[in-house]
Amino acid sequence: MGFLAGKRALIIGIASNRSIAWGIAEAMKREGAELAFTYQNEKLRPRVEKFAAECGAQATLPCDLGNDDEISALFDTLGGSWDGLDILIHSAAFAPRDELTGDFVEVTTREGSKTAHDISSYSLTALGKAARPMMRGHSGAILSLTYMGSVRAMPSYNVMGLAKASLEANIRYMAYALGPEGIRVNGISAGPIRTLAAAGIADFRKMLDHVEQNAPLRKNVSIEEVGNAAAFLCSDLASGITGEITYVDAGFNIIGMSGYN
Ligand code: NAD
Ligand code: 0WE
Repeated sequence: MGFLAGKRALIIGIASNRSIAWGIAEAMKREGAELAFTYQNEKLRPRVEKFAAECGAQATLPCDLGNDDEISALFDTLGGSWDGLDILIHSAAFAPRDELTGDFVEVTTREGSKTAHDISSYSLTALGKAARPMMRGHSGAILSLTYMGSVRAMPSYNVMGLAKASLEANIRYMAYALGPEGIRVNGISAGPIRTLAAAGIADFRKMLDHVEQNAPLRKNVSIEEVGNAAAFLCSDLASGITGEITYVDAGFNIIGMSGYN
């Protein structure tokens, strides 16, 4: 029997078979969880429905994270078929594309900052608010995805770095608020992975090569590796862990200087 047997998981952020959320879905399915998915918009709906059919997901529901009505409708509908929720995965982020390149101070705008923080950080609080009644008494687990650009300055990540710093603080404040109800809240800081969110990012190939050459494990991570860590963190095996950011990055974040190789 898998270590997530009997658990019900809602997964937000599947856009393709390369999505980190899809790696998480596959690992959770394998460990025995029942799944439900959301899609951002009508364009993504048929794709997400196909993935849902592939892994016997219970429901495929709309949810634009920028829209409070859709968030509340999501949990109303889900509450109709599930009497409780054990696991919530938040695997989505957005900033205007033209702010993810160039000189941070030059390209960052008030409007872009608002959008990035709203979709990439506040949406986790909004989901926590809406999911809370269904998660109470279920030793619930909430997990979000972050990136090292939150704690280190680097080219191009720009306003997303600020939004991820906010997301990581959000994870700690949510862990603090929801802990007394037995709900754990954690983050995975993944190394760079070629997904749709990485498509068209200038020099992404160079970033992957740099990690492969310099990370302690001398490789990039896969969505399967992130999925396995996510399944663990959302399982009762991790019952003592909350408010934590776990790096799944082949060790890249711990190096102080690359090797002379
Ligand atoms: P992806 O493109 O497969 O997934 C991003 C998802 O965000 C998509 O499903 C998209 O529909 C969703 N999304 C964006 N705006 C939304 C909105 N307004 N409402 C609802 N959904 C919305 O890319 P991914 O790399 O799997 O990204 C998932 C998460 O992982 C993101 O938080 C990203 O920051 C994080 N992350 C990615 C990497 C990487 O290198 N790919 C590394 C570390 C962390
Ligand atoms: O968090 C991310 C990317 C999130 C993202 C991606 C896009 C592309 C399409 C947010 N908003 C948008 N907006 C779009 O219009 N990652 C961790 C992947 C990523 O993106 C980078 C990276 C890495 C790594 C951008 C610059 C530098 C490094």
